[in-house]
Amino acid sequence: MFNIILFGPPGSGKGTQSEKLIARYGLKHLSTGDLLRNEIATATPLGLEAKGFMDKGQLVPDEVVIGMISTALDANPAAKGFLFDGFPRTEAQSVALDKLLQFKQTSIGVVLAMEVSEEELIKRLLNRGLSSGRSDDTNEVVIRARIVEYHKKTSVVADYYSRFNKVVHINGEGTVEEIFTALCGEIDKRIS
Ligand code: B4P
Repeated sequence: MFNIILFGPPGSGKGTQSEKLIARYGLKHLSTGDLLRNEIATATPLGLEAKGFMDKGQLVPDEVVIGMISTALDANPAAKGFLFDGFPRTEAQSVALDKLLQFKQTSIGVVLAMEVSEEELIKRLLNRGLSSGRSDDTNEVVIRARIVEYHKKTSVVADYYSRFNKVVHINGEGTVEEIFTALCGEIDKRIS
């Protein structure tokens, strides 16, 4: 089993690159953002709780997302590996993920950290907001709050995995294909 974390600030290309990576490597895609948006779309109690945080650009509480990931891991016993997209986003989530994977006698193979300048992130997200219908993409104040939240709570995830020598930094600016090639190069080095 080979498990990957695709890491980066909001708008860095995690969702975009995940689609391409799962098609190439046959991994199971687990995006906490997508899982949360499904809960909101079906108006579950969890979704209603999450929406309040997401609309303000804040992270959803750890126990909610850790529970969702635990359920998703259990629901896919035959997966040949997982691609975690947008998870973990705090140190507590990282510790919880390591424990869940240990229980399955596996671990994270690599953390691919995409780096993109703040102005480019804002430009991409506002642009996506024109067509995505996502309330967290249309307001620049909320987008900036998401980036602040990233620096405050999420950037430590890279520090956490650096302790285990698992982080590779990737330039997240360029064409989607150029970035995909760089990501695949790092994965191929580790699986061949
Ligand atoms: P997510 O759904 O994870 O979304 P994201 O960080 O906004 O975007 P992503 O990085 O995937 O977007 P992409 O660049 O692909 O999170 C949304 C919210 O959910 C969070 O704010 C939080 O509230 C909550 N949440 C999710 N996970 C959580 C967790 N673990 N804990 C707590 N809360 C959690 O796309 C951006 C745009 O850029 C697209 O329009 C794309 O087309 C464009 N783009 C991509 N690559 C490009 C390139 N190379 N050049 C130009 N444009 C590009």
